[in-house]
Amino acid sequence: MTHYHPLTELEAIAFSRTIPDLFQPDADLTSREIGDGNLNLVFHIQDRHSSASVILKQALPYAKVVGESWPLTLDRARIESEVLQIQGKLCPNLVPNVYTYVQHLALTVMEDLSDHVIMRKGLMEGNQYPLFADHISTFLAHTLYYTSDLGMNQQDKKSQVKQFINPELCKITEDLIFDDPYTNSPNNSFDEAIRTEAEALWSDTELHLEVARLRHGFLTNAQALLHGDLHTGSVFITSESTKVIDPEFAFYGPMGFDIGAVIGNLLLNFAGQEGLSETDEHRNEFRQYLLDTIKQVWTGFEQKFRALWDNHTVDRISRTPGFQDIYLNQLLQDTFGYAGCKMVRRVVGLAHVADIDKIADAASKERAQRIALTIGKALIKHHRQATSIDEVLGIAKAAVS
Ligand code: SR1
Ligand code: MG
Repeated sequence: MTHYHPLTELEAIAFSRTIPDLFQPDADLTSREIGDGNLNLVFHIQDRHSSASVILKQALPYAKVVGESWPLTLDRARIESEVLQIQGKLCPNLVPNVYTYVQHLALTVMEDLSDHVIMRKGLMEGNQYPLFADHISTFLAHTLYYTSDLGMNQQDKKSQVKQFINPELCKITEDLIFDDPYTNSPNNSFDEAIRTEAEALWSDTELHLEVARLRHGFLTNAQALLHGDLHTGSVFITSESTKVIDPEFAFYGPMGFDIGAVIGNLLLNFAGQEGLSETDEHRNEFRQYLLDTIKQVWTGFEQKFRALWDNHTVDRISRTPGFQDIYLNQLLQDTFGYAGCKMVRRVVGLAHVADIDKIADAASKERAQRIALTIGKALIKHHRQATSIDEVLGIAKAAVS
């Protein structure tokens, strides 16, 4: 196995036997390819007779969701494994352990988290995760603060910007999130039932102006090392534990893009409750849980980020009274805007979310799509006026009242 090729399950098993200190020589190994994302192969390797197991994640040289006609760099596997190791140092227990990275196979060998579930699936099943807001706000505050000019040596940061230039994956985001939904692009995909709403996005110049600002921020604001794709499908969760996975879209960008991804995806589930909840009572209760979580994510992030700034900043002049408040308010506004962009793209763009797409009843699905678009557009249009996270909650409630 000296040159790159996609592994077969037998090869994945054979490779796993070579990982030091993992399996006994006589282990009876099975492999299941469990990759359900848009881009990669994921092998779950398990010993039938012990609890030993491992995950092998291999990048494919194209986007699996589209096919071989969309080539994609294998370097994203290096980026993912290196970022996981940085995040693991900054937030022990909030990302999977990386055991090794095999460059020529674009293969990351990591901790098996199959006692966790993908958060999107858990939310769709109606589960609540009371520790999530605390965990994810710690992840956001620590990874964003300590990789920014506030929390690390500014020359070292510039080297890290270079290490994580990720042009091909950024281009996917620039197109799929910040361009295609706002024009008649062949990449778009939406139900005929909402064609009028989708086409209205193409001519809404007030919306385009705000999206252009947000896109420009994404392109130019190398503020911190982002996860880059922090939706609820990138979170493995149990009632006690949260693990952030899949940072292959990582690069230096605006912090609000990661915070907005979390909030936008909770709001997509909020919209999806139109079909996911069976009773009005459950729908109202679950939506309130989601809104409470959104508020706790932001307030937890803000409190932890301010504490890191107060106690650890490496930058003398950033301690000037008033600057921290200006910075945090800009972050809040970016968070609103990026959350909105994340919502709109998941309704009319190339890649959707199961929270809405899996709704069987056509009328409920259409209502969920309209709610998501209403919230997304309002967040984008309002983002530069935002002063409090409560305004997100108000926008969401107005969309379902
Ligand atoms: C072609 S990749 C489509 C989407 O999947 C990933 O999870 C990212 O969100 C990307 O935009
Ligand atoms: Mg992913």
